[in-house]
Amino acid sequence: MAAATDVILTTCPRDCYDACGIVVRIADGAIAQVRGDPHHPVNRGTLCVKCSTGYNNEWRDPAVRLTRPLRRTGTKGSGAFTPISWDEAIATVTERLKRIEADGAAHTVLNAHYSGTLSLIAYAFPMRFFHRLGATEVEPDSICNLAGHVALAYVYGTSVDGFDPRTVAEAACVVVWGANPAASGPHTFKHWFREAPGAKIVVDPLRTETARAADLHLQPFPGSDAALAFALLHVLRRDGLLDRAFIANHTTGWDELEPLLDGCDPAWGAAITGVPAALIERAAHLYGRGPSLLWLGQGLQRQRTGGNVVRACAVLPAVTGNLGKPGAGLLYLNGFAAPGPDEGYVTASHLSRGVPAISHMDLADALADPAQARALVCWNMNVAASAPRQRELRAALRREDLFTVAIDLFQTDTADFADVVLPAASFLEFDDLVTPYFQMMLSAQVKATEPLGESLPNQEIFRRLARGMGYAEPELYESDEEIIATVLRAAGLVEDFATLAARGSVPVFAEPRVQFADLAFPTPSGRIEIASARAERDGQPRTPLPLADPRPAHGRLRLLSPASGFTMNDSFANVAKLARRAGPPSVALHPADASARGLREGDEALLSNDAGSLRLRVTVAEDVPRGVAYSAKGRWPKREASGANVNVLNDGQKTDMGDSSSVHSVEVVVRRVVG
Ligand SMILES: Nc1nc2c(c(=O)[nH]1)N[C@H]1C(S)=C(S)[C@@H](COP(=O)(O)OP(=O)(O)OC[C@H]3O[C@@H](n4cnc5c(=O)[nH]c(N)nc54)[C@H](O)[C@@H]3O)O[C@H]1N2
Ligand SMILES: Nc1nc2c(c(=O)[nH]1)N[C@H]1C(S)=C(S)[C@@H](COP(=O)(O)OP(=O)(O)OC[C@H]3O[C@@H](n4cnc5c(=O)[nH]c(N)nc54)[C@H](O)[C@@H]3O)O[C@H]1N2
Ligand code: SF4
Ligand SMILES: [Mo]
Repeated sequence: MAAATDVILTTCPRDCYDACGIVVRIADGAIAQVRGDPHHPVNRGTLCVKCSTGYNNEWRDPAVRLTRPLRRTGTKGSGAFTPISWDEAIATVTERLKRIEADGAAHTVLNAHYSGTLSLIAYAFPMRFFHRLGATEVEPDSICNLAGHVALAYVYGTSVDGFDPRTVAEAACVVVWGANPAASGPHTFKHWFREAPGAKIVVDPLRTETARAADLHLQPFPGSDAALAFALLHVLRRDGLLDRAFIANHTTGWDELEPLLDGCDPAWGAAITGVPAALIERAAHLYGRGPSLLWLGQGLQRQRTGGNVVRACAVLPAVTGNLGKPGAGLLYLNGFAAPGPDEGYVTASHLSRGVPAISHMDLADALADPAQARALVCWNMNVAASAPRQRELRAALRREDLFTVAIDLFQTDTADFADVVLPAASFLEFDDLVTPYFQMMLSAQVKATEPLGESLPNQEIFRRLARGMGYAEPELYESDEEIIATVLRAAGLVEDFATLAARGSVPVFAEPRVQFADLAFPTPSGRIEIASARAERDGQPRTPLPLADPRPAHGRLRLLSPASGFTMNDSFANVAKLARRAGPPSVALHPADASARGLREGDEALLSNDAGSLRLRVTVAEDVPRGVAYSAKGRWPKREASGANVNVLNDGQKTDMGDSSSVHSVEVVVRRVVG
């Protein structure tokens, strides 16, 4: 803790492309203000509206934060709790877990966690406890981006070694496909995308703010992107824009895919995707001439065949030689690219008992079944707001014989269903490391103040739980200082934490790094696998296919519920000023779809399907294409008049790869509410 100074540099650890630099001003030993670091290359002095509001209000407000452990006194979901001591809380939780363990049923403890904070230790260290216990992990990425990870691993052998965003200076063309950084990474949008010197192409069914800032906006119908990629490949081949030498030297399986292109001309592409043929041609020419960067967003793959979509898109750089040179490459997410300690060090994966994980798409069913779930520990996550099948999930969380522990900063919907609620400290209250997933940097999270009330960092909570269980493994008690020192030593970027804290962030590479500069790919063949034997063994087609998901039938609409600029997933939904600015829950419809249903701006509409129903205020907007409805994610069910959010409509259908979320493929009937 940099106690002697009155200004502390730290980093925002939210699940955000930006990972902004933060300046905390301390006066009289207390935080006076949290604001953007003017010297940070990503955010250049500002924070987004969420964090500049939340971090200066509710996140530091003891009347809003959880400050003490709580034990449930009312019925599940009622939100009636009484404060208890940490000792009593740890004893209550560990007595119950020990009983389950003694029955040989540790696998019936479900561990649901995700991205409440992405700081390294608070995100990963608790896994040491769950590995030792032998709990069942609810695979975190299965609610977000697993289809894309699986798809890219087939083609490139990795999904976390993306282009260095700084190489944008040398790119003649930048394609943002199925991401909306104007909401999901606002400084990346403002500075990286808007200031990019090359031509900008955005591929998104919605006319987002990102799309409005592009030179070319392609609006495929949701779930039709693989067909669009094939139409682009058709044009690239027809017009001599393939790099045949690169294909011959660095890829396998092009001969299997190439014949599929014959039927994929722009007219076919236009008919199947809705993107005019002329736009397909222009985009192919801009991209193919290159050098081009291709950013594949996470929204792109939340479709029933999202894995096939990402595989198809990933062929584009491979056949145009848009790899291994400055200004070229593709990005899904960037992992920590510096040489670090062994993967699995922070989670102590060697302690794992090998219990298979389950998908978030199966969580509601698992929780409803006493044979699968005797306990749920939910931390860094608010499943009652973010997970699919909200109705069934909430019913399952009411099970009297399910023992639920929620760990959070706030009394969320999930916490309302808990037997024991444990208060987590915020990122302003402990040291940690942040490894951004867009820019290649290593950043410090620096303690600026003591934890609020009796709250504790996740890692300390799990050390206490390990002690309560009577576990002996030293990994379960390793201190933050030791972990930080081990990681920094292995990374070799700075001398120690104090040095990093003084600088805020350091680049992993001094100069912009050329992605795949050695043109060696971590696939079985060492080449880019356009056709994949591994995929085939997993029951997938050998190559990506020119498919589009079927259009909705019977007057239904495809419902997209991506990121909103006012919330971070479901975080900040309880920040009063932001909630006022976000307004009532709404759905945006194309004017033709609205009028076909007798709906006008401001009307109430009922959205329904087999999963559930939800009343929303209608806005009418040309930004939404015909056949599509848009309603942003990120609201707390308990703050809504209906007691539900958009996930009550999410039926939890799995993607073709990774058993992951296909939330953007949900279909709904939209009707006018009369009276
Ligand atoms: N309809 C719809 N649903 C979606 C999506 C969508 O696009 N549409 N997107 C999905 C995606 S991509 C994701 S990643 C998930 C995210 O879903 P969640 O992970 O549930 O959402 P978050 O709001 O990121 O974080 C959850 C909680 O972590 C808490 N938290 C913050 N910091 C800490 C900490 O240090 N310790 C602890 N213990 N808790 C902390 C926050 O207060 C918050 O309540 O939602 C998914 N749900
Ligand atoms: N403010 C804010 N920032 C966030 C988040 C947040 O909730 N709020 N969430 C964080 C998290 S957890 C994640 S995973 C990322 C997600 O951020 P992004 O990667 O940007 O993904 P999404 O917001 O889900 O969706 C992005 C776009 O994909 C489009 N899309 C949906 N279906 C399709 C399709 O079939 N084809 C194409 N081409 N596009 C499609 C949507 O219309 C949307 O505009 O953002 C992170 N940043
Ligand atoms: S949520 Fe994203 S944009 Fe907002 S301050 Fe944090 S890192 Fe920056
Ligand atoms: Mo996510």
